[in-house]
Amino acid sequence: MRTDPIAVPEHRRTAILALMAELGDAKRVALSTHMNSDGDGCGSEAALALLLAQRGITAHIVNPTPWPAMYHWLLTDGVKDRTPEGAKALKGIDRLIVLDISDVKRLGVLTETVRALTPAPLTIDHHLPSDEPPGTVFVTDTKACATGELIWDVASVLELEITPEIATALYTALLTDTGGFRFSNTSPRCLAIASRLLAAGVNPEEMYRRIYASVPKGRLGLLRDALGTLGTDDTLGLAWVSVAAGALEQYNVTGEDLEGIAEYPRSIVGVRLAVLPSIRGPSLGCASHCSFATSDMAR
Ligand SMILES: [Mn+2]
Repeated sequence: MRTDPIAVPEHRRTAILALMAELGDAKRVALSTHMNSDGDGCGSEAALALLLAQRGITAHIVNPTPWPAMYHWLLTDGVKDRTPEGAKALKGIDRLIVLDISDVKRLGVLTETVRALTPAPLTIDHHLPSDEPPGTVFVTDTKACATGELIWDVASVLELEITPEIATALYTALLTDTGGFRFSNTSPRCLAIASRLLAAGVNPEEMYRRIYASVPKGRLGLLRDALGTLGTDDTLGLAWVSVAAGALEQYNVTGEDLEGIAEYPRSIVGVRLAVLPSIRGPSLGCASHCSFATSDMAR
């Protein structure tokens, strides 16, 4: 028997209802996601803020690093980003919901504050579990193509309205976490949801232009230089590129513009792991500021 791909899996429905019960009569909620938030983190936050508003819950965003400029258009009326206030923006809230994170340490500068929160945060995520998850009550499933898929499920289970703004935010999450519907997490369900999002008002070409065709000129200069450093190890299936110290300043771009560069060495036939060490000084290091791209990973 074939099941309807759009139906919410039973264990997710149960988890979403448990999360809403745990939320209780909370009226002031904060949302957070990982450092250097991506399309899934930002899209999921924007969509959930708008969905919670339909339930009379006011939600604002507090991230460990600034909202990415390339997703500024997700901050529509009703999506309030209080990241610049830092941990202070977590004061006076009834509950924190952490999105797209399985390890509390990915909250960066907010980690200590979040560890001390009572009640503990709630989590909606699709990564493999970690030793120290943020919070105690979870909606989590590694089979979800993006955290945005789980936010879609929240809307379905609670029978909330998918407005064009919410559809746009969720499409951003699905599109970016699947690499433009190309990676192995592009499931039948992912595309079934994307289809519903188009029907709800998403303009796919506009989304392509905003996300993939709006790069600053300096980003291509950065890419040109990075590709000049290409190295490979065929035996290990490894490829790498590097970015010179001072390159971001030289091209007047930010760390956000490093996003996606590792996809190029990854695209070489036979390469299973690509590495982009981002260099902060004259020495090459890969301890804490590396971008990895593998052929199969939760993003
Ligand atoms: Mn994700």
